[in-house]
Amino acid sequence: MSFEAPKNGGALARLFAFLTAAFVAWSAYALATSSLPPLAANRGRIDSAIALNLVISGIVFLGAHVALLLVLLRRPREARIPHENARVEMLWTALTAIVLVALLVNSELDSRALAGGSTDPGAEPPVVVEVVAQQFAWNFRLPGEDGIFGRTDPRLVDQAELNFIGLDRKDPAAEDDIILPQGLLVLPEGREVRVRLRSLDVIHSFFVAPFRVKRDAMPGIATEFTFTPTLSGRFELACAEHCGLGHYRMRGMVEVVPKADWAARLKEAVQ
Ligand SMILES: [Cu+2]
Repeated sequence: MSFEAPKNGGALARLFAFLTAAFVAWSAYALATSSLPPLAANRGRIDSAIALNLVISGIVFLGAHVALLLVLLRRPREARIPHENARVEMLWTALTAIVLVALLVNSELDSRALAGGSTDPGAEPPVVVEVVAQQFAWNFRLPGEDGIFGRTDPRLVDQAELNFIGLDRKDPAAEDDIILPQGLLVLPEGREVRVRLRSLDVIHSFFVAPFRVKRDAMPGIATEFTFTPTLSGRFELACAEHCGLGHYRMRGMVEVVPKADWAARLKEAVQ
């Protein structure tokens, strides 16, 4: 049995061109009609990084398809593929490397800028909040007026006593700690927030899309990151790591209120 080459290579090329055009049109439509949730924190760099990656991969996608199309149109019958062309191979390897390295450097600069927090000497001190993930809920704690978190010990965790994070109530620093109700975090608008993220059991992930924040919570490690909410409102917090059978209900709410209302809203939430 012999395979017959298509009589008309041009038809194949036209089909290919049509499919490429349809895909490009669909991508453009999807890009134009769907978008990220409106930005509600000082992390616009994430959006620019996503846009940059999309544009560059879009150009590469189009370029590769146009090149393929040209080959199809020019050589409709016979497959005269050159076996080696060191120049071309060097060129595309170098170009790919340059683009990828540039993207990597750019994302490294972004993550450094985002990790650094505010450098404004006149800025108010950040709001420090401890976020403790557990199967399947979020716990939030503020250090209170003394600015010091009370001691915690995993052996003191007691679900019945509602001591989810194992706070040592005998520690004087623990006295004024503010423990928010599970699943509700209240933050002031326009002030830097420094999150200290922990997990009591497995790996969870703190994900608030409007803040462009997604961080893994690792058992045994406390990680820190900062962001500044720039809009008042209620924003959904989801666990972005499949952490067990109850993962789907590991949902929380971040409520951002104007600075002046923050203390009152905190008090109300704790009651
Ligand atoms: Cu989880």
